[in-house]
Amino acid sequence: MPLQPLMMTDHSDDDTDAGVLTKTKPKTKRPPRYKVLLLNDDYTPMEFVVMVLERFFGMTHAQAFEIMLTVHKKGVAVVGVFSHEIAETKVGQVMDFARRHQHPLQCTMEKEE
Ligand code: TYC
Repeated sequence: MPLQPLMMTDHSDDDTDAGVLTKTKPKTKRPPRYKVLLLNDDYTPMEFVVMVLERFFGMTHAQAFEIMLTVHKKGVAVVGVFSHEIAETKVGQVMDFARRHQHPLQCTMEKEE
């Protein structure tokens, strides 16, 4: 039985050159999140703010009362963190609801760090 000649395999033309990509930063990013902030004022009734937090942010009465008091005492609080689209919708709902009831309540959004 004749021996087969022993030959090296040349990999230089394979499509397996992983090294080329190892220093390339993956370009997929998580979408940015946005904090929705509620601001204090001297005129909006406390119970109206509690109602807003229950209605638009799904809080229980106790949670809503606690957050309302935080805004009242500290001037501002984050009431939720959402995608850009959902945050914009929440801000619009709160501002519209406050305007319709003639309260000066202010709600804004800012990008999370
Ligand atoms: N400061 C208001 C008052 O004393 C109550 C209030 C709380 C208003 C939170 C706005 O986002 C607010 N009636």
